[in-house]
Amino acid sequence: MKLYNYFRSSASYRVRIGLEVKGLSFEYMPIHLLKDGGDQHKPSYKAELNAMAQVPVLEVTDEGGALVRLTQSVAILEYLNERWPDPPLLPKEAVARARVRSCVELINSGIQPLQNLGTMAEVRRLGGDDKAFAREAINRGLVALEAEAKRFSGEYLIGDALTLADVFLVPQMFGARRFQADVSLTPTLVALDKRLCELVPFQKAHPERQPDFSA
Ligand SMILES: N[C@@H](CCC(=O)N[C@@H](CS)C(=O)NCC(=O)O)C(=O)O
Repeated sequence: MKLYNYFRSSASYRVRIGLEVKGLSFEYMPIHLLKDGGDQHKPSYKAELNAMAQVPVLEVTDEGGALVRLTQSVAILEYLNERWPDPPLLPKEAVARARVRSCVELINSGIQPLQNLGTMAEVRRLGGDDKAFAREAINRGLVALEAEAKRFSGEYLIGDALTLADVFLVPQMFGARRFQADVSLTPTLVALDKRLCELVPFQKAHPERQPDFSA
């Protein structure tokens, strides 16, 4: 398996956590998002790997032996969870499963796209303060997630088992700190994040532990 990714990308970080939780080994394929205008914008990358010019991309041999390339971290993680069901990253019970997916989407579509490189460049182009824009979007989203956590968390973000909600939470909290969002607004999430970051799969997936890390 190969993971085309970037150490600081939160969508990449999610997939690395999922791979580590499942105990799957993979080859790390670094895609530099900033150097020389960004590897993701190269025509060959867009043609062969990701037409959206984004990371991550997972290259994997499917059950029939064909080499496939998958994009979008939600789709990749759902695929990994279906193909390698242990340990499960979605609850068995339907309402709990919907709550996990709701946290996943809150982060995946409600926060992360608003702090993305492309979005921030567009805010700058329109004369706005990109960092303030991202910070505000993160604060708004995490305050909503904190409310969910207060109602539904146990040992983990939803209930008492590790799920995709936790896999998405940790990279988003990393992003929140990077953008200097106000994490004091979200004490439940801070406590969950702290506990999760002590788990070995989360440690191995951390941006600073990746081969392309640079400060
Ligand atoms: N929904 C996508 C988001 C992917 C995404 O936003 N990737 C970012 C890094 S976290 C990226 O490649 N940005 C490059 C750019 O904006 O030029 C996913 O979950 O995989």
